[in-house]
Amino acid sequence: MQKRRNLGALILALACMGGTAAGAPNPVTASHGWFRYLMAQIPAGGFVALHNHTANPVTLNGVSAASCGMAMLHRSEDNSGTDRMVMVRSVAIPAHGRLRLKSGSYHVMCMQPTMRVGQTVPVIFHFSDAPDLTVPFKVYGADQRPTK
Ligand SMILES: [Cu+2]
Repeated sequence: MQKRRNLGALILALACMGGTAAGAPNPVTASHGWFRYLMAQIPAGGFVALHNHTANPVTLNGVSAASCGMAMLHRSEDNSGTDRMVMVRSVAIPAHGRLRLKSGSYHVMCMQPTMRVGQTVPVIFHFSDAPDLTVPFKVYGADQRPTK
């Protein structure tokens, strides 16, 4: 009986580890996540602001999303007027700073988007120095964008 109760407590403890433990706020948070979705055949761009609340740089080194098939980190480069995108392995978020993924800069490239305008879909960010962070991304169409 005692054993069973301990097991229950252990499972509860494990279940809580996925979220934010009380008294230990997530070192990285996100705001304003959104996708610009055009059509299923065209990769969708994802944009968000990531905030590092720690006294050390945190390295973003991956992104994944079920509704993207494959998701990647990209950066847009403006080479004499021709916009070109390169894959990015990792990017640092400065201590007590933020990294904005935005049009013309770093962004999430959602390779096989299976989403609809108006939906909110989860995107998971992976860091070398912090737990994974799941961020809700609102899906906007070509002619829309967040008002903020
Ligand atoms: Cu891209």
